[in-house]
Amino acid sequence: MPSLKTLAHNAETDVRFTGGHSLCRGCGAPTVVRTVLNSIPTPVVVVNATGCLEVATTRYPTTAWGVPWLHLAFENAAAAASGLETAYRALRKRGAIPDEPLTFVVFGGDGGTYDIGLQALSGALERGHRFLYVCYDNEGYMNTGIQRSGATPFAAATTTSPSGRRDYGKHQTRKDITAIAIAHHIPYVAQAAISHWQDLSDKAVRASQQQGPAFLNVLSGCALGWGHPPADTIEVVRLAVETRYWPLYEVVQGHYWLNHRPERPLPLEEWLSRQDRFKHLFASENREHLTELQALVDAEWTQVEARAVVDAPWFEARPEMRGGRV
Ligand SMILES: Cc1ncc(C[n+]2csc(CCOP(=O)(O)OP(=O)(O)O)c2C)c(N)n1
Repeated sequence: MPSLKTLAHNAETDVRFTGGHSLCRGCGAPTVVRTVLNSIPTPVVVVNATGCLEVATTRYPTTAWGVPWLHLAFENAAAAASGLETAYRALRKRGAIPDEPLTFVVFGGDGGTYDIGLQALSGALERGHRFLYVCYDNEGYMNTGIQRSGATPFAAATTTSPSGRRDYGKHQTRKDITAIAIAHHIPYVAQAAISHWQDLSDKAVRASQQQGPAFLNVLSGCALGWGHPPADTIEVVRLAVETRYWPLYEVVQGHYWLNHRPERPLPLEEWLSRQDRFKHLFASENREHLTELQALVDAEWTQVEARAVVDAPWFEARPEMRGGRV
């Protein structure tokens, strides 16, 4: 597995996604893209769903992408990748193009993945196309002004699930898209977070080596939408992992592996209190919703832990993962 230095200074992969784009300060999406693309050993073709990442990296006449890149409608990123992958396979078979490995990678936000593109994604996963779908999950439709999405957690305030005198934020629980992907019985599904870059890098490599579909759900953060200083993004995402809100795990050929077990799990409040979107939960009239959210998080962790019979063996070799600080 590559070291951070190798990842950051590989002349070949470093040009895949470059600076000069107009994503916000403290945006987690470019960290997701660079970590994933710089880790994949083969050449890549990228399909990008609509969202902050697409809008802010392709302002005419410039682009931040140094790889073949395709953008279609919001809802069909996975369908477009299916078509590309099939055409590539057919041309290779016919000898029309060189028989060289190539990885097709889709990047979509949570709005484009959990909600709008779900039908295309489900179809592509079920048909078994060989591609890697990466959801950069910032838990809301951020590009259009912080609207709630299927990924927004229970009780979080957004512009369409506001908190105030009469309300406490989103009423519904978060959709578990990772579980939905797992239910397609594909070779590889994982949850990762930008705070644990080495784990994310390892997962990108393993995902790209599969013979069929792979799905990566990466908690990426959004300083503007979550309401914290831009410099805190990595730390806030790390707290999501250390409070067990966001379990790092993977399902390889149907087998669950837990990748990180916080030694001293922090109370959820440590993560919530860093973000304005949960500020209202600390008012006495909303404490019950905070308790409710903690119960939801505990239940999800228990479920993942019960399924992952053992910790992933490749992380035994990484003691730094155990402390959480990598
Ligand atoms: C079918 C369709 N619906 C709505 C929009 C408007 N739209 C553009 S970007 C965006 C938000 C995307 O949210 P998400 O996928 O979570 O990515 P993010 O903006 O958070 O990066 C929306 C709703 C659109 N372009 N097409």
